[in-house]
Amino acid sequence: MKSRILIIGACGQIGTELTLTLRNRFGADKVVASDIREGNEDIMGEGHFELLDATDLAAVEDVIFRYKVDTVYLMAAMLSAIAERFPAKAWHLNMTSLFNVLNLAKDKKIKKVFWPSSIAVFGETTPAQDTPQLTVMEPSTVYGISKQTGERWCEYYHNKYDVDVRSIRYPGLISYTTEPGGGTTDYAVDIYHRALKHGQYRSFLNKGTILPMMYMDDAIRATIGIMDAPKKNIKVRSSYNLAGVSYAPEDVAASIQKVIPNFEISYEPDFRQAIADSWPESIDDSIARKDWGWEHKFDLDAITKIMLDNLEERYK
Ligand code: AKB
Repeated sequence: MKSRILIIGACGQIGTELTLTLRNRFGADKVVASDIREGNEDIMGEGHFELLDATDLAAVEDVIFRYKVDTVYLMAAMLSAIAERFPAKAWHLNMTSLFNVLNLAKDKKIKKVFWPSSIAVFGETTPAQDTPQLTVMEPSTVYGISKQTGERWCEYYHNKYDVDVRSIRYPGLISYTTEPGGGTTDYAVDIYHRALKHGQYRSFLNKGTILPMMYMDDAIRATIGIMDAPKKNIKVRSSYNLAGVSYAPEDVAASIQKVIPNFEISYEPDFRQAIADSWPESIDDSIARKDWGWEHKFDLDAITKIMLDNLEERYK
């Protein structure tokens, strides 16, 4: 039997769509979805599913052994806003799950690893516009610290043990199938649901808070693109900068108003404002473009159209 792909955290915002895309590409039998909670086959497609705690090394190893897994996408993580409420739990989940997978790769039990990083690795002292690949990184959130630390470990395991680990610094991601959970960029998804349901939205980020964002299809294409690239092309073994579009809450509102003219937005910033203020406004991803041919496709109005078209049914 040929080897399989394991997705850990398959029921989350990225994991769901990644599972479906990989199942469509390689066939249901080749992709094992796993998560700490049950998944929804309607959106991630039918196929193997395992309840799995990413921090439990023996359980992860057992799934890898039983299904003859050679590639792992480790998508389980606690995101920025929720991690501020549960710092120890977030650190444990984000770091232990990574070490489990890196050590299995080091011991040659798997061949290839994808691990997501984030724009949260940057901080207030980072240049906020066109943030370069290599720059000052002083993250001020638990999530950002865990992602920056993770990047260092990925590079270390590659340099020291030749582990083939590949990573992307995701911006805020927009999708309609699964909602994000506990991030600072979540407003940019929620706003579409509220626009259709109530015709208005109270934003927890202030006017003028520009953040890097990306439509999920672009993010999935990037994830598969970096994993498909020849090993020699992957020159950054910490994590690659990745850019889509940058915008503020009022820009999304204006984009929605082109379709729903009466839509209204108001602003009531909460603790997430400080997190957003510490992150860059735009990202220079020229190294990813050069090394493995990355290119984004979706701009804000295209994202708005897809979101409203696909969510409309739900709120009729
Ligand atoms: C979050 O807001 O925490 C995430 C991220 C930018 O990594 N969406």
